[in-house]
Amino acid sequence: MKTFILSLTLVSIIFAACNNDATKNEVSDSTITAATTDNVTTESKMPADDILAGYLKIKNALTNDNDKEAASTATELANALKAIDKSAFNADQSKVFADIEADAIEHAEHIASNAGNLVHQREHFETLSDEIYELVKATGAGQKLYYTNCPMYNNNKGANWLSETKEVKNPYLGQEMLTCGTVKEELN
Ligand SMILES: [Cu+2]
Repeated sequence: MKTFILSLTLVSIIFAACNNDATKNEVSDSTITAATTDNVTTESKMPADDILAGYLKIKNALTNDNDKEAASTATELANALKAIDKSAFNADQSKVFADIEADAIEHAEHIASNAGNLVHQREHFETLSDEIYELVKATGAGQKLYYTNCPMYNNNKGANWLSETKEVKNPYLGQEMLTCGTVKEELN
């Protein structure tokens, strides 16, 4: 059943990618909503679920070059980071969370306050991605995730991100070079 829902989500993402600009945002909004519903109904077992869900929404907004949605979903992530139930973490996970907590909140808040500046949102997203990766490595993802590298971002210094799709959809270069990148690692 999970695989079936995932396939449907993938199909709608592929359709979203094929749509023209006029309908793109609308379609990707409903895709994001569907993905969130999946998390709530079938994936709410891992302690960092809400954080991961918020992160992936920012990632999808940046993939679509949607600075306003990146900002609003970054507010959701900042709230999720602040509201996390730390008692659900074991000792190792608590340590990782303590290491990233303040920094991740700061990056989320900068993305939230920089609608209109995709370049700056992406700068913060880069470090945020490293932090969420560390957290998810410690807590487990509760779903398939693909740790993906874009070699070209930031004058070929490169950057990484976490995606729920194996198909590469680049949040750093967005629609300009959507499929640039390679999967480095699969997480569960
Ligand atoms: Cu900033």
